[in-house]
Amino acid sequence: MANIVIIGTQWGDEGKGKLVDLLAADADVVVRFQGGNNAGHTMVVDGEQFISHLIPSGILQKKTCIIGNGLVVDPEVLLGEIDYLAGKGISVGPDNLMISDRAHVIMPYHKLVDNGREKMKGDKKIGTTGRGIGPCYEDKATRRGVRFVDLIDPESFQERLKTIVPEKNFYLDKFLNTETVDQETIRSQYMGFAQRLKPYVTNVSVALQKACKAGQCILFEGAQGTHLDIDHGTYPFVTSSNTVSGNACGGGGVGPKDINGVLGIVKAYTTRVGAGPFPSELFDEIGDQIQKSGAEFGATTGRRRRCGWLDTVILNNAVRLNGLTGLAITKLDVLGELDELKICTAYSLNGEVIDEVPANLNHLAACKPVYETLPGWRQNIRAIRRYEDLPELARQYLSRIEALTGVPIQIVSVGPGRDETIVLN
Ligand code: 2SA
Ligand code: GDP
Ligand code: MG
Repeated sequence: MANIVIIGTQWGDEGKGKLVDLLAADADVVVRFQGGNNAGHTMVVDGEQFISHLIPSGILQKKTCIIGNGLVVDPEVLLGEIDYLAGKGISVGPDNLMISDRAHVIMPYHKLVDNGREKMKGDKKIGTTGRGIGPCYEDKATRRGVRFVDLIDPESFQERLKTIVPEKNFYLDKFLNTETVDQETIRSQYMGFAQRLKPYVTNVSVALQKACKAGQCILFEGAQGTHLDIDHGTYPFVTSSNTVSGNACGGGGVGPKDINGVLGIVKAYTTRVGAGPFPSELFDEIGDQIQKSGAEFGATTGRRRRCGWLDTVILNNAVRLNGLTGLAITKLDVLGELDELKICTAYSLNGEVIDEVPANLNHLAACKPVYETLPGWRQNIRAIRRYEDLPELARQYLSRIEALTGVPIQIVSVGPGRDETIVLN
């Protein structure tokens, strides 16, 4: 198997965790390259559910897991996740988990700023996960961040806190009118985290280069989705990192020649959690039915996900931005109760038909979907394991996605379980 980047093509929660877990069986190393514990990646193995927020989804397949430099990591959450996995009989240690010395550390004030700002924005809020992701990336960009290399060096950590905390407290108190933080409390708490995490911290770029040279197979696990990308997404209703495939290099510490393919994960319909425009969103009982059958609740915050029809304007944007070489269609089973299905193939904007995502959000919000309608197959397909055994109308829906995107479908997922999968030849 080659080195593959696994990317969400929509607004996240396409089923990346399931696919990474599945494909990790034939890989040696799995790398997260952006985001933090805003992600919630679900794996279901033998009926047991696991949700990972930071540790790559290759952990259940006992592969080497890497947290790249592009992440923002809450050390308390990471330690909680290591303990959670240990409680489920999966041991995580420095032999199977590495953390980049250059990854940034989420601090208590990042969470206070994230939540304080959302509160201040009222009905204009982004709908963040409240995990401190944006403020941590903001500090990275303005060179006020704390990296793992600083966390594990008590002197350097103390020095960083001395300059940062007074400024944060001024902002928290005077601008956000919220609680402040105590430098010494943070120091002693974070020194405890550092003690446990120090053995995991290393230069992961060097480790990845060794893996490449040894001919090992690497999976790069994207988080969130293409349309939450800070540059290419529906800004400002986005996350604070580059979620597109190109960032597997920047956030993992490898060069483009080490990437051989990009698998786009496509939910058979569309969902979005948080605020922001969503042209094919459904506000009727069909939307409610999809939400219910698909159990569409956030895997991190438990928020209800907004649901709508598949949108190939969105998909084709992802095809171009990520250089997709294959598609995995997930949650096809969820559509099995519907009489007919719609696919949004273009937008109508002020009487003009367009097939691009406008950068101007007022324009995107004004876009009316142009739909084509296909008949539903009205059948439970969860037990099907061969493409040719799918109902003809389900195959017709899949063929239409291939025709509209020009990218071959390689995998079809018909249930949350690892085995509930059809791999195409
Ligand atoms: P943030 O917290 O700063 O990254 O939020 C900014 C926007 O990014 C969205 N976002 C997500 N969208 C879908 N799934 C995500 N992970 C969780 C999941 C979400 C959850 O797996 O379900 O549990 O709520 C995720 N993470 C961030 C977020 O909704 C904002 O729109
Ligand atoms: P991720 O963030 O892309 O990893 O996706 P999430 O884990 O946040 O959300 C996907 C949800 O759909 C999880 O609850 C999965 O267990 C579930 N899931 C994944 N693939 C399928 C599928 O083919 N059918 C059904 N019914 N559920 C699926
Ligand atoms: Mg998710």
